[in-house]
Amino acid sequence: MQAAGALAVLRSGVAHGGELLLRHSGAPQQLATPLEYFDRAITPSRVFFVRSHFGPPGLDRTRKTAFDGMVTTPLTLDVDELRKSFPEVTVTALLQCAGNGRALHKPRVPGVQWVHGAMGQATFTGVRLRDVLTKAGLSKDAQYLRVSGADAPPKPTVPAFMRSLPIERAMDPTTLLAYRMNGEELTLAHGAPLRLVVPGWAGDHWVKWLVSVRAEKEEDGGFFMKTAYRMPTEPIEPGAAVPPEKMKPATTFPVKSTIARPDGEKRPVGPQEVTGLAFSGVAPIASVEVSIDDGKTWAKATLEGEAGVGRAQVFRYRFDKKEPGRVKAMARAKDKKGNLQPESPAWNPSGYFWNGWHAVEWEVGS
Ligand SMILES: Nc1nc2c(c(=O)[nH]1)N[C@H]1C(S)=C(S)[C@@H](COP(=O)(O)O)O[C@H]1N2
Ligand SMILES: [Mo]
Repeated sequence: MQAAGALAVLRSGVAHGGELLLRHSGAPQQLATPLEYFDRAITPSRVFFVRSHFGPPGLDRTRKTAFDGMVTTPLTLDVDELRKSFPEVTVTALLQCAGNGRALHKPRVPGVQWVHGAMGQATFTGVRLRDVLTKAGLSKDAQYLRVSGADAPPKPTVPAFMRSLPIERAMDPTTLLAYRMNGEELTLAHGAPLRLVVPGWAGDHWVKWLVSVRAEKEEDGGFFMKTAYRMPTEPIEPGAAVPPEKMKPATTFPVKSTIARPDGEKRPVGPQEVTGLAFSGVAPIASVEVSIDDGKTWAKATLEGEAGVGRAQVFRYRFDKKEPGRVKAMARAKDKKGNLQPESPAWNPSGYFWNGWHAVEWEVGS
């Protein structure tokens, strides 16, 4: 079941029109996608999760983004100028918050108590960041891009959201400056007019409402790089404190599968189908296995769609249930680098990257 404790179901219009999102907090809105939508490759925009630290700035489709710092020719461009100057590309990628699944870590970790719904897959259309950086004449000495948006913290003592993206990742051909999502103009909730798309990397790198991309020598020294979004460099005891020098920025998300359905429903005796999404930020998916006997045996699910790093594929497993009774199904995925989804993942102080086996139960009646 998706609904845990404080989750309230919200009939939207509040976020961006349409359907049911699960509300984790109201101001700023943190909205989760209901599990049942993970039975297809593309998560509809109207139910796509929303996460931001301070909430959106005003909508300004003519807002310009400055590309400056260690470049020979600083550029300041809006969406129209970007699309006129560079080839347009579309990528399909899974956007997942580092904190997705935080509620499932034990011991409990403070922060938004996301269960499964802080993720979604969409097509993102825009221009390659590397094309713009090349035109700006990026210096060979630049190591990071300091990326920030137009959203402001509630008071001046609170640091503004930002990310330092390593140049190597910025120059990857899948890293986009996107202005369209699922074939439509990007909405304000998802970063309009322009956001970063970093397939395979956790959602925090996908900076929304872009205003500034600055090439620098060093990683930013402030709160968002040096305190937030960091993972232990080696395994630690659950609940233990980790010294800062044993933490590094959280980047790629690990291999995971999430079951969309059935979940808590009643089904007739006969053919049953378990469906969900599988993905890894490190390598394409190699296989998904499903167990209906509490992990004693596992059977291969079928995979649909194109495989890719940071790209979710739909999996399906069919079996026959001849007698009425309760069924529990679990899924586990493996990626092409041989990484296996763990039964229960390593605890970490911020509750990131939970990727344990997902189990669902349902009733088969006569
Ligand atoms: N400018 C800005 N960009 C941001 C954020 C933010 O607070 N401000 N939140 C980040 C985080 S933590 C996530 S998980 C994703 C969520 O993207 P979505 O709301 O489109 O799903 O946006 C990222 N980009
Ligand atoms: Mo996030």
